[in-house]
Amino acid sequence: DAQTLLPEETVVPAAAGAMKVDGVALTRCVAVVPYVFCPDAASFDQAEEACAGFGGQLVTLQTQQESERVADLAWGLRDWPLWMGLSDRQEEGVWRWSGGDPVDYTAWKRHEPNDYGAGEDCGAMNRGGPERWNDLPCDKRLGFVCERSGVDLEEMDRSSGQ
Ligand code: GN1
Ligand code: CA
Repeated sequence: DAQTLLPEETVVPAAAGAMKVDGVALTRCVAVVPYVFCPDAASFDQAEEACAGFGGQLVTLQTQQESERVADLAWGLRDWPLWMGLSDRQEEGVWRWSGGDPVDYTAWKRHEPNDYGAGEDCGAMNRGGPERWNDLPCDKRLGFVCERSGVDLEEMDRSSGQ
């Protein structure tokens, strides 16, 4: 049943409804531990703020395995680009994860990142398909993916007897 598939922690707390980031709807966010997928539009900064409210930050994708998993989950929920925690705002052309982890793996779409037009310093996944990262203007409003810190999957498996 749903309870078995989704331990309590996977449900975004009702607090999500009350949690406020001006102009951003958070009521449709869906949690798949340790990630939270939010389909409604937010700028990169608003998305970071919302993720902080969930006790996390915009997602860091450090390995191909994690990137593919998150991209596939996200694409299954909404076939549209979503913010992840990658930007080169600090230094043009130097991409950094919001959490400071090294950028060891990337999945840029062909010809990206290209800092198109007036400039594009924030990273989104799933442009036209799973992964396929693209840089976009940070004030563009997209859905986003958070990663909650302090969620220990192995511990959850142990405590549920698996
Ligand atoms: C361009 O053409 P379109 O919309 O698929 C651009 C992207 C920009 C995007 C901004 C090949 O994509 O890099 O991020 O506009 N692609 C190319 O809307 O120039
Ligand atoms: Ca681009």
